[in-house]
Amino acid sequence: SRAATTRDAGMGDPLVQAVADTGLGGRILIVDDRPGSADRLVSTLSNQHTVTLEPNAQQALFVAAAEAPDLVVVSLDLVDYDGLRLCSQLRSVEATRHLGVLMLAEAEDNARILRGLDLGVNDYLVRPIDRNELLARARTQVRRKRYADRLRETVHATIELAIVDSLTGLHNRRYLDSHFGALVDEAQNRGRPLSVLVLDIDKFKSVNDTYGHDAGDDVLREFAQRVRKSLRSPDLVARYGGEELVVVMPNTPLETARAAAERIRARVGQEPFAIHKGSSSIPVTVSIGIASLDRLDDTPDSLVKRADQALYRAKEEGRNRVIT
Ligand code: GH3
Ligand code: MG
Ligand code: MG
Ligand code: MG
Repeated sequence: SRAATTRDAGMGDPLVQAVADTGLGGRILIVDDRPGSADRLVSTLSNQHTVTLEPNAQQALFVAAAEAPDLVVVSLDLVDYDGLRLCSQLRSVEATRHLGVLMLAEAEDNARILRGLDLGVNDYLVRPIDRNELLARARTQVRRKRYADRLRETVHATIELAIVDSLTGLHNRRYLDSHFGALVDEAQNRGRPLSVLVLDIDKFKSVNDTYGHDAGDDVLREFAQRVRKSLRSPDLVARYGGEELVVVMPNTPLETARAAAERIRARVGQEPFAIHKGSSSIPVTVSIGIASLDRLDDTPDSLVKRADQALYRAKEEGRNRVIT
């Protein structure tokens, strides 16, 4: 029924019709506390958009943050508030920073228009407001906002894909490789301790062989969760290979790292892993090798190599253990 309304309103008006056809109806918040002006804005914009009117500017800031409209139309000459200040607040609050803002000014308001544009307001109109010009500028801002949202989502998804392991949600090998060096450098420059764990699930091949590859994947996901939950947020946890994780622990001496590794080992071993298909739960244990920064020429590679050698000994000595 909204489409029908939009179409009816557009009859005989090529510009209005064009907007209706492109389906660019957005959500618009109007901030105006003068009833006559506010009514005209609402009646014009609601032909093509879903419109909310909020006469109270401070309330409008909350509404904008909570509902994230595509566009906020702000009257600069509010009776009860400085409209320019509201524009500034919209631009400085994280939740509203990316919203479109269109300001409505009086002709003699040139200085304030410039200040508004300087604050990052997207566009403005000077009173008396031409109905078609208001619709055109609102439409452009809605389109720009939609485009910017899509772009932001794409960038976000691309970054996520590049740094997160899709099976476990942990960081991937590439992320580890690009951050490990800086963590080692920083520890060396500040004379701070740093420890590295290499973790490898015991007899994981037999999990796959016994329960199937999907169950193996479930175990890997649950393993990743238990490891992550056993550590603190500055610790970098990455999937290094198939069922091997590397943990880089900044500001952490060997003994603290050993305690963390024992915490992980207990958490993994004490409760069998539930899997999605079937009712079996699978007992899992992990072996962990640890190395700490203790040589001037230590590098990520030398640290992983020492931790890996410790892991190898843990396997040799019977698995389900922590070796430094
Ligand atoms: P060990 O105690 O010596 O570590 O024995 P293991 O069986 O764990 O030996 P190994 O580390 O050589 O084998 C790892 C197995 O992990 C081999 C591979 O089939 C399996 N694997 C690697 N990546 C994945 C994965 O993403 N999903 C599943 N289900 N299995 C994986
Ligand atoms: Mg192995
Ligand atoms: Mg293994
Ligand atoms: Mg392995």
